[in-house]
Amino acid sequence: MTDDQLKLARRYLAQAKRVVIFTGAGISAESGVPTFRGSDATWKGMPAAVASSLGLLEQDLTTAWEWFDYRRTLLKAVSPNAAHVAVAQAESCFAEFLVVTQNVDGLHQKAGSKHIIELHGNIWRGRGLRTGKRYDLPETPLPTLPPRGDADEPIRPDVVLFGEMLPAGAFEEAELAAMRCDACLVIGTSGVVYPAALIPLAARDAGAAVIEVNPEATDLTPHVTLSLRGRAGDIVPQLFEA
Ligand code: BV8
Repeated sequence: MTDDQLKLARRYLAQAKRVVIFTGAGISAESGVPTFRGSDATWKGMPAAVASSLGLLEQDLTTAWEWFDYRRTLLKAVSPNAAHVAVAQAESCFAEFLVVTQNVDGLHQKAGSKHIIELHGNIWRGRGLRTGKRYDLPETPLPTLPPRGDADEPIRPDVVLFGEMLPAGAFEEAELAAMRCDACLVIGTSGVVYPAALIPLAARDAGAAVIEVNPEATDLTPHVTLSLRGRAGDIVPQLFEA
């Protein structure tokens, strides 16, 4: 990232009243959370997208839970990093500020962010397979897999699996906010998962300044206003310094 790029990004944010922050696994990388497409994105020889698929859950709920409880155990030991904290602290500086995350790790909440849409759910919650009732599942490792709820009903992770629709209303609310925002900050996502990747494009189509933060170019890079090369933990705090 050059100084000129930093100045320009800061100006876009300083002029903005309504801001959307769109995040992916990369914002949690510096907290020690493996990304989906990083080198360590397989489990028991299975690509993460297979371990996180509706197909596996329907075939073998226990194995699906072993994958998610393995990640929960990892996540238990990590904390939000400087990028999560900078986003949380910036919230009160704008008339409208919304975090739209693809992450299920809960680190934005842990950093203090209040207005969040979790497009792909949350790994610390479960949902009754029969009733759809939601359960908070803070402890890990879980004593039994699959965990059980009222009337002993099996519980599944309250996350959106590949091949599943997003939670009702979540995408629509995020898309509306993107279409109304003045600036959209895209942090740590490869932009290959749909329909989530449509959110920054909706902001761009509505005339917002779309600013990408990523050490590498992504599928979104050709479509953004400004692409800043570097790590979220280094760049994001500088963007909101002013
Ligand atoms: C659906 C929860 C309707 C579970 C997740 C259109 C075209 C092609 C495919 C499709 C399409 N429409 C639908 C599909 C299928 C599929 C899809 O998109 N497949 C992709 C892979 C091609 N989409 C779906 O299945 C969606 N549902 O469409 O339903 C339907 C139903 C039936 C049939 C058809 C349609 C549901 C998708 C949601 C799946 N659940 N998560 C879990 O977490 O286990 S997605 C999961 O993967 C994450 O939540 C996240 O969204 C995604 C990973 O992407 P990123 O977060 O971007 O992470 P990634 O590792 O890829 O990249 C990290 C980036 O960070 C990199 O760019 C790296 O350079 C950068 N980085 C690294 N370090 C840093 C950094 N950046 C900054 N700082 C650093 N330090």
